[in-house]
Amino acid sequence: MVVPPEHLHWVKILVLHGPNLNLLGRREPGIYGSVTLNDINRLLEEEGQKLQAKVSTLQSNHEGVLVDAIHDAQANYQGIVINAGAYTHTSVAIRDAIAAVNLPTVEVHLSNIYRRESFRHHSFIAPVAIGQISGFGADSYRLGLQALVFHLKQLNSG
Ligand code: CA2
Repeated sequence: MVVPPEHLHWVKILVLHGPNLNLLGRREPGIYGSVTLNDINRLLEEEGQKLQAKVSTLQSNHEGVLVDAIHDAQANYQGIVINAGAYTHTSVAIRDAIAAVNLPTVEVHLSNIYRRESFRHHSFIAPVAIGQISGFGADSYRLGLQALVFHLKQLNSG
């Protein structure tokens, strides 16, 4: 692949969406709104242009696919934004993968998980993330991307 010279200093960010997020905008609009996953991915690509970040996105309903994507990210990306969906509250495997690759990772959620059922209050991801953004709908992703890129630029300017 030929990289245009103006993109040489861009950071590469992987955005991961976990289980059921492919249903966004089609079911339960009362909780998750009417925005689709495609809308969110487009919003992130546009925000990436402003931040000089090349954003790639992947959604999977399968824990192992997400674990493999995190492993593969090590060689190809500088950071990860992840909404692990329900795996947030269950997956030691995703947490271990994030800890193993040691890429700065921001956890995001559409809904405010602390205003919901108590089983959503615990995140296995939070202790291995640089931070968490929860409750701002699609803007949680935008804010998460901004926070990650600012974090990476700070690391590279020191
Ligand atoms: O608020 C979030 O972003 C969540 O990660 C969403 C997960 C939920 O299990 C977490 O506790 C919080 C669920 C994603 C399911 O998305 C749907 C979208 C439309 C219809 C049904 C489910």
